[in-house]
This record gives sequence, structure tokens and C-alpha cells, in this order.
Amino acid sequence: MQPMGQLVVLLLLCLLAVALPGAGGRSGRFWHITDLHWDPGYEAAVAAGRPCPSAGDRSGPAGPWGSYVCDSPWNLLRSAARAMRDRLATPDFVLWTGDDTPHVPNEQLGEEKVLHIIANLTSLIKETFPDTKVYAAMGNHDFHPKSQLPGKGHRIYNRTAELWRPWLSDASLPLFRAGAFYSEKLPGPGTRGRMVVLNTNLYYDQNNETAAEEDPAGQFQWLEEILTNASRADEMVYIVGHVPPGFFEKKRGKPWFRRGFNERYLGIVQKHHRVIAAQFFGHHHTDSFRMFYSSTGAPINVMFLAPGVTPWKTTLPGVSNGANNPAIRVVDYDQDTLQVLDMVTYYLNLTHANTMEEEFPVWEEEYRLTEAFQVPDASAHSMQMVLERSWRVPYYLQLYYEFNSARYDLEPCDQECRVDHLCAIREVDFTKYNECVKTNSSASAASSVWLLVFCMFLTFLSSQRAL
Ligand SMILES: *[C@@H]1O[C@H](CO)[C@@H](O)[C@H](O)[C@H]1NC(C)=O
Ligand SMILES: *[C@@H]1O[C@H](CO)[C@@H](O)[C@H](O)[C@H]1NC(C)=O
Ligand SMILES: *[C@@H]1O[C@H](CO)[C@@H](O)[C@H](O)[C@H]1NC(C)=O
Ligand SMILES: *[C@@H]1O[C@H](CO)[C@@H](O)[C@H](O)[C@H]1NC(C)=O
Ligand SMILES: *[C@@H]1O[C@H](CO)[C@@H](O)[C@H](O)[C@H]1NC(C)=O
Ligand SMILES: CC(=O)N[C@H]1CO[C@H](CO)[C@@H](O)[C@@H]1O
Ligand SMILES: [Zn+2]
Ligand SMILES: [Zn+2]
Repeated sequence: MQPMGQLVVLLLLCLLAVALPGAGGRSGRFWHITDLHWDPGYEAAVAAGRPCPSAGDRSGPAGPWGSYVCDSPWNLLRSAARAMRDRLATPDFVLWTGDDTPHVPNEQLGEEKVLHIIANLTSLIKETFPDTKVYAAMGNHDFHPKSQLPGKGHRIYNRTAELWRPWLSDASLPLFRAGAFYSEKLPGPGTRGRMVVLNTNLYYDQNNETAAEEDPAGQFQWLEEILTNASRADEMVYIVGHVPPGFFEKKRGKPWFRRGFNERYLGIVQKHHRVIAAQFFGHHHTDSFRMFYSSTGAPINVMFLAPGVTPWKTTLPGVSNGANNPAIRVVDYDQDTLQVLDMVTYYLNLTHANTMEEEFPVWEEEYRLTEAFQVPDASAHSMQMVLERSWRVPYYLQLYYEFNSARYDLEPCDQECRVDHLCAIREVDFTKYNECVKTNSSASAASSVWLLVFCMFLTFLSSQRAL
């Protein structure tokens, strides 16, 4: 081919690449970490042969990297920070969705102790990612007394804002002081991305401060305004928070939000879904996701629930085997549209780590979403496929289930487990969730009734024949 011809072909290929949909979208990566729950008393207690403070009256093996009945020892957090630096030292930004203190009674904490723990973990993250923007959200355990976050200014909000000052813009500061939420444009030139960090602890049913309020701190109204403005400015938004709406997939009928708050949140997502690229939450300590649908049942949005760093086995009555392996997650995304392209979750096999005499145990890659579930990306449409595959194909249900606890619980997910998890993923709405659980359980109940009737009919026939 003539040199001129080559040039023309190259130019055509180039034009084609630019014209193709999706081409030219730069992809970026960020960390999502959540629920670190540091137990500062772990080492001293274990050295003295006592259970760690966060174990309560439970006992279990406790090694240098932690214990499934305990919150994180310092070693575990240091190891997580190192794993993050080794895997991806310069992410575009970090999402840190709260819960820093140990699961111990309020009497063992106090305002200063809670703030000291938040300060220490803030330093750890700052040292791990010195030049990176961190979007931090408060968890229900980042307050004293726990979960009682008010819908108005508070000195703990002020002190936390000071600790997070290096990460907050000037405009975010007064908002944070008044209610611990804020919104900022993503860094980078010409980006149309925006982060919205919410204080959804205001909607938690354990929060007595906000129980009688309609719109604590005016956060809902503010959120609607932010999303309306984003739509006008052609921006795309990530919503980030700690306590998620909807139900806990490991305990049937267990929501976190008060009913009215759950409805309002869901309504806002349905109304503004076009500008919401995805939602990222914590609090469960498990790895799951939540689907949002239009009134016609089309999947319109997805919320990702990241697994926790703490392995702490929940004491929630009715949850069996509710611990997890410590986990951290990298999200691949399109820097222009904020479309979530993929997610890679890393985990530490705590049992294994505790048997090794290593200075730094390896946080292995647990799974890559697109590979494990054979989907093109992590859009709402693709996550709907993940959900449908898990309904239909036992292999995918079991895969999802093992990832749910970062491979701590490898038991088969039986029919009850299947309904609990899949109805929680599918229905954030209280009424619809209850219907899903009811119809799908009674569907099997109904089929057993029909089976019984059929058996009786057969028995009747054979008895007739015997006559
Ligand atoms: C946080 O606590 C750990 C463990 O006690 C300590 O080694 C570290 O220096 C503390 N960091 C800061 C900044 O206080
Ligand atoms: C929080 O800080 C602001 C600004 O410094 C101050 O006006 C306000 O009184 C403080 N609020 C509380 C409850 O300490
Ligand atoms: C919240 O209110 C309920 C019901 O009045 C009460 O039982 C509970 O102890 C309160 N919790 C806190 C932390 O004040
Ligand atoms: C929305 O945009 C208007 C007009 O630019 C502005 O005055 C308002 O403060 C914005 N709302 C929020 C919540 O940022
Ligand atoms: C974790 O490590 C333990 C001990 O080495 C091993 O028995 C177990 O199979 C490992 N779990 C996974 C998910 O690999
Ligand atoms: C797999 C399955 O049975 N899913 C059903 C659960 O209940 C809802 C609501 O009735 C049905 O639409 C699903 O098909
Ligand atoms: Zn937590
Ligand atoms: Zn929490």
C-alpha cells in the first residue's frame, strides 16, 4: 500500500473510533471501603487471654489479624491500608462510608473516644492516599451515643468536619456542620461527574433524634434540589452513604430506615434516576446490591453495598453465621458518564492469615464482577441480569451467596436463603418486599399443597383400582 493510502486508512480508523458509541470514554478507578470498626482494645485483651471488648460475651479463636467475633485489630487495618496501596496507590478518589468504632456499649465509649477513633482512621487513610480526594460519610457508629445523629448542627459534626477539612471544599463545610452531608463536583478538568454524600443515619429507625421529623436537616429537599440542578447542568451523580434503604438480606423482614423515610428516598431515586449513575453504601458488612425500578418495572438504578473490613459476627437475633472475611473493593468507571464498568473485590482469608507467620498477609482478588457473572458492565441493566441469573441458575445463586460474606460462609443457600436475598435485592419498597417474600414462599407452600392433593388423588385412584 502507498504511504498516502496507509495514512487515509489510519485516519478513517481514527474517525470510526471517535464516532463509535462509548469510544473515547476514559475509564478510571476508585476505592470503596467501609465499616472498618477499629477495636483499640483487641491486642491488650488477647495478650491477657481475655476476649476482645467487641466480642461481648462470645468467644472464638483470636489471632494476630483478628477474629470473627471481634472488630478489627490495628494490624488488620494496617494490612488493609497496605493492600490498597499495593493494588492501587493512586485511585481517582476514595469512597469511605463510615462506622469506625467498635461494637461495644455506649458506656465504654464517649464523645472523646469516638472522635479519637475517627481521627486515627482519618490519619491512616490520609497517610495511605496522601494526594487523593476522599469522600467520607459518617456511619451510625461515628457518633455518641451511637446512631443518635441529629438533624441539626452538633459539635461532633463540627469536630468531624475539622478532621476531614483536607478533603472538604469550602462550600461543603457549613453544610457538613449543619447535618453531615455535602455535594461536590468530581475532580478533573471538564468532568460532568458529581458526588453526593448523604447522612442517611438520620433515617435509621434506631435514631430517636429524628423519629418525629418529616425531613431531618432538610436533607431530602436539598437532595432533590441537587439532583434537579445536576440535570440542568448535564451532570451525572454518585450517591454515597452509610445506612441503606431497603432490607437486610440476612434477616427476613429487617429494614433499617423508618417507613416514611424509605418511601421518600425511593421516590427521589425514581424521579431523578436519569442523573444518578449509581449509589454506594455500607452498614451491612456484606457484599450485595439493590435494584430500583420504574413504575413499569424497568430497571433504572442500582445501589452497591460494599463488604466491610471488620469481620465482626453480627449479634442481630435470627442471623446465623453472620460474620464475613475482611474485604475492600475497586470500582472501574467511565470518567465521563460515571457508568460503573466493573468491580473487583479483594479479601483476606482471616482463618488462613492467622495460621501464617507472615508480616503482611495477602489480600487476594476474590472476584471481578463482569467475569464472575458474565455481564458486560455493572449498569442497572447488567445487575438485573445478575439478579435474574441468581434466581434461575443455582450456580450463580451460590456464587453470589459466597461473595456475600467474602467467602466466610460457604454453606449452600437453601430456598429460604434464596428468597431472603433475592427479595431484598429486588424490592427496596416495604410493601413490595413483603409481597415478594410472601408470594415466593407461599408459591412453594402452594405447590406443596398441590403435591399433597395430587398424592391423595393418586392414592384414591389406586385404592379404587384395588376394589
Ligand atoms: C493510631 O493508632 C495506632 C495504634 O494504636 C498507632 O500506632 C498510630 O500511631 C495512631 N495514629 C495516629 C495518627 O494517632
Ligand atoms: C459549629 O461550628 C460553627 C462554625 O464554627 C459554629 O457557629 C457553631 O456554633 C458550632 N456548633 C456547635 C454545636 O458547636
Ligand atoms: C429510643 O427510644 C426508644 C423508645 O422510646 C427507647 O426504648 C430507646 O431506649 C431509645 N434509645 C436511645 C438510644 O435513646
Ligand atoms: C441549585 O442551583 C441554584 C441556581 O444556580 C442555586 O441557587 C442553588 O443553591 C442550587 N441548589 C443547591 C442545593 O446547591
Ligand atoms: C481459608 O483458609 C482456610 C485455612 O487455610 C481454608 O481451610 C479455607 O478453605 C479458606 N477459605 C477459602 C474461601 O479459600
Ligand atoms: C423466582 C420467583 O418465583 N419470583 C417471583 C417472586 O414474587 C414476585 C412477586 O409476586 C414474582 O413476580 C416473581 O416472579
Ligand atoms: Zn458497621
Ligand atoms: Zn452501620
